[in-house]
Amino acid sequence: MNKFSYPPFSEKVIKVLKSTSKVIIIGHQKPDGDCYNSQLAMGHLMKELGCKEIILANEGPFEREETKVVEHLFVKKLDEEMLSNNPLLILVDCGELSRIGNFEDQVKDLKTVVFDHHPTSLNQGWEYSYIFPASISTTLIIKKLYDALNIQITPEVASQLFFGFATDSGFFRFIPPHNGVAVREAADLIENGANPSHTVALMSGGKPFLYLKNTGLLIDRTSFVCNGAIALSYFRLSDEGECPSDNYYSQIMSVEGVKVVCVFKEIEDKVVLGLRVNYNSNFNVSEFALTYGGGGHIKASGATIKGDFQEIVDKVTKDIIKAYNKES
Ligand SMILES: [Mn+2]
Repeated sequence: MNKFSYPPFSEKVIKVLKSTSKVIIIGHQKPDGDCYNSQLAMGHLMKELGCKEIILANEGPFEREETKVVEHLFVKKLDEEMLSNNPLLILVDCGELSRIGNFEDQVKDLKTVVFDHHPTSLNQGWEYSYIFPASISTTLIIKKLYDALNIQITPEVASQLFFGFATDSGFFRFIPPHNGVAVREAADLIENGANPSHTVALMSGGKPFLYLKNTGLLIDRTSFVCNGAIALSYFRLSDEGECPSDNYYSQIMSVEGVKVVCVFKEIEDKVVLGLRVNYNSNFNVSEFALTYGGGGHIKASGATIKGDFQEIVDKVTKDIIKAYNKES
């Protein structure tokens, strides 16, 4: 891909946003920094457009430390009142109704606008949407929407939009070549009041010591397949504290030869599979996750699989070896 810029928003999308008096803004379950900040910034944008009733909904769980202060801004259930008067549904950082959890049945017949950067959202056939996988974060799409509508980006909104960018770009580390526009937009946000040092402290600080110890636990449990190209580890239900997947990915990626990382996290009768790929590997984890009903990005994906822990680990390990050998 060569240097690119964001395509314009369609008249259709702009018109429906401007003519709405009631909106429900929903993001995917287990919101990450890009997701819940997209919801917050979209809420503010709709308010600026004159929308009277704005509901932010996310089923959670709000697991991340920094979400504790914003969690109360999101409803976790939609009641009859909220669904009355035919509200508009805006989906952000998510283009599949299966990813919003229990809201799915309640909102599936509402007129919907989607703002997202997940490639898997492109084949959902949305009539009103802006889905641009080249955007490093959904918040940068929403930033472009602020610009297109000439809405002032306050320091608070700038911080939200920058946070989503920082999360999904791994704080600039995962920006691919030719995506200079991401850095230009980030610079804009800093000029508007986003504070990178505050953001990095929010993103990586404030963790209990156990989080670091659990990173050691995952490192200890690592097994390698495909001549060290794939690293696998796991976190059991009986393990104490939080599974430090993000920390583990970046640590284990620093080992020579590691291209793909796979974490199995056991929760009740399910296993959450997390997948990451090194910048210099073409292995497509989004495609691999899709075979388990999951999805995500080419370099970062996941799936939730129901069943026995050991059986799932054995099967996924076998499958990923096969898929990796086929692609490389
Ligand atoms: Mn995102």
